[in-house]
Amino acid sequence: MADPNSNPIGAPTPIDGNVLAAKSLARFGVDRMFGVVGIPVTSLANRALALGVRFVAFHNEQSAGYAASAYGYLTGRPGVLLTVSGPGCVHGLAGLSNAMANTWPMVMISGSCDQKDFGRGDFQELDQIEAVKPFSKFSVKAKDIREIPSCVARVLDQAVLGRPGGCYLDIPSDVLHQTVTESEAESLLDAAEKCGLKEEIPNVLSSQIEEAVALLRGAKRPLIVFGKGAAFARAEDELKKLVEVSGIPFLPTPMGKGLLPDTHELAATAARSLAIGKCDVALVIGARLNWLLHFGEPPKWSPDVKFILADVSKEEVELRKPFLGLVGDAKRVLELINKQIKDDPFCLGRSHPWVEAISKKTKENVSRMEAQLAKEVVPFNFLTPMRIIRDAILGLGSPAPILVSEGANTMDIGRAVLVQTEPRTRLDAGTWGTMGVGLGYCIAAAVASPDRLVVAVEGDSGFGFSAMEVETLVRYQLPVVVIVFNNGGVYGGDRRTPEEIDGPYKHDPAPTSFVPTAGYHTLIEAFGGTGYLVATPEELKHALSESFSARKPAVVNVIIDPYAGSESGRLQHKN
Ligand SMILES: Cc1ncc(C[n+]2csc(CCOP(=O)(O)OP(=O)(O)O)c2C)c(N)n1
Ligand SMILES: *[C@@H]1O[C@H](CO)[C@@H](O)[C@H](O)[C@H]1NC(C)=O
Ligand SMILES: [Mg+2]
Repeated sequence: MADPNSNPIGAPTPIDGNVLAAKSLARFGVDRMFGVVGIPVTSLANRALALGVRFVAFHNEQSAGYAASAYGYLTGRPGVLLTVSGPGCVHGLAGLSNAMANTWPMVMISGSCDQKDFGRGDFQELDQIEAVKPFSKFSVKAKDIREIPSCVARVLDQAVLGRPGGCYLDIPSDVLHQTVTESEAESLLDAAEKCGLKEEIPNVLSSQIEEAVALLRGAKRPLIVFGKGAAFARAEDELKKLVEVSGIPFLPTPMGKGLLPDTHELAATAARSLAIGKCDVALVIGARLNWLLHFGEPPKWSPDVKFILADVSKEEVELRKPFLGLVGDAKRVLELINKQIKDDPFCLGRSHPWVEAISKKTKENVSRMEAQLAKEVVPFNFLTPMRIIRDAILGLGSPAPILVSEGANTMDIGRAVLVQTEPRTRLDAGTWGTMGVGLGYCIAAAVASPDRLVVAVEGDSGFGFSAMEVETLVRYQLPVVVIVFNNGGVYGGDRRTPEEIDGPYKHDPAPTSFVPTAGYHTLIEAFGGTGYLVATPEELKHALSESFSARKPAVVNVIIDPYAGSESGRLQHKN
């Protein structure tokens, strides 16, 4: 009997929705995908892999989604997450929402239930288009196999268009099983390629650039603030030029760190309070005036500060009502500003009172910090191990490792101590302060930048959210060293007052507590990776030197005094 799936010679080869989706991804430039497989997307993952799209398989869509979002940020092209229907899609929302919060380009593709069975309790049934609405800038369902190529092209375009963000593509299982002929598939792909969207770069008026430069030139205490939007726009060369030509001090947001080296003499990071409190004109570029920048309001900022806000999003500029708004790509706006300055240069110079004041405050803060860092505190506080980690990272030189960081005390103290010297080498909890991003970010960073080591510095709580992904590190043999600051809990030890401890469950552990001195290093050993348990400077130095040169998956479990930090880290006023 003839195999019903085989084709007589000469008959057109049918292609199903899985193959067509995989072909579309490969054709439209997707080279990596993150996700968790199952019904109905396993074949899609395998087909994509066979076409050269690396599929990185995770344990949980949350981590895979975080990875996709960070991959989008690091590469400038949308990171793609693949999930199953229903619960897979719901877990993926974590990544999609994080992409939205951080304005990173990402595409989530989920299989969904059979269209004819929707509404009567089909397997993993969910109105996924409705579910993703609050978290995506664009979403679309391919209702027929013939729509797949154009839908894939559109979500990929939309994710990077204007302000980047998360987009969603829904492919029902019946659509994944429909077929078209190979030649029809090729013409659908050709057609989808042709109708690609054009990036509309808003035009900054030359009068606005002139005004911006006049404001900076006339300022007594100018400041340049930049964030991950400028990093995404790859504006580092233009920023460097502006800072060096004008002599204006600069302040990066946490993920803007490294766009210019933290060690630059005009870096105002260690004089942050003075810089934002006293500046009279602030050029804010690729950074939002949100909570991280105290909304640009007093008392942290001077009530008379004039903001020049450059942002790719018109809505963002309208929301903040700056003194001068420049809607445009950060790199392009800086190019225009630099060009304008070139015609009539000005430079503050080292002896300018503002530059001197910032430099003096910086030196005071740095020497105070260095004095604390120089102490060898055992049992470990946060500073002693952080200094050892900083020095080990600096010892690696260039290319600098990508640093991933999350936690409260661990992240805040790490941000102040660890030194960023290269652009886009810092990934942290971000705009939402999301815990659980760490392992996904590590995997994305390792996949995006194979030449760089990845070093994560995480609180034990932050680590625990996605700790199972250490198996993913081992499975793909990624050069990632995860350093866990193990202080036995969220913020550390039990800080409750006696009244707070009362009640029928007073013998339960505190809501902030985990098992003390948990053996996190043994988790990775369970999968064949390398674990280190360290409690002294010598042990930590050894673990770092060995794991950094091995460039193999490792977890360094650093035992920290549970009472060394503070509750809520730096954000105590919000708790
Ligand atoms: C998704 C998510 N859940 C919960 C929180 C609340 N939260 C803020 S920091 C933190 C963990 C802090 O503990 P840890 O990572 O151990 O850092 P430490 O302060 O102990 O160094 C938590 C749970 C959050 N920010 N994000
Ligand atoms: C001191 O420096 C750290 C980072 O290096 C910074 O976070 C802190 O805000 C600085 N302090 C002041 C008062 O500016
Ligand atoms: Mg902790």
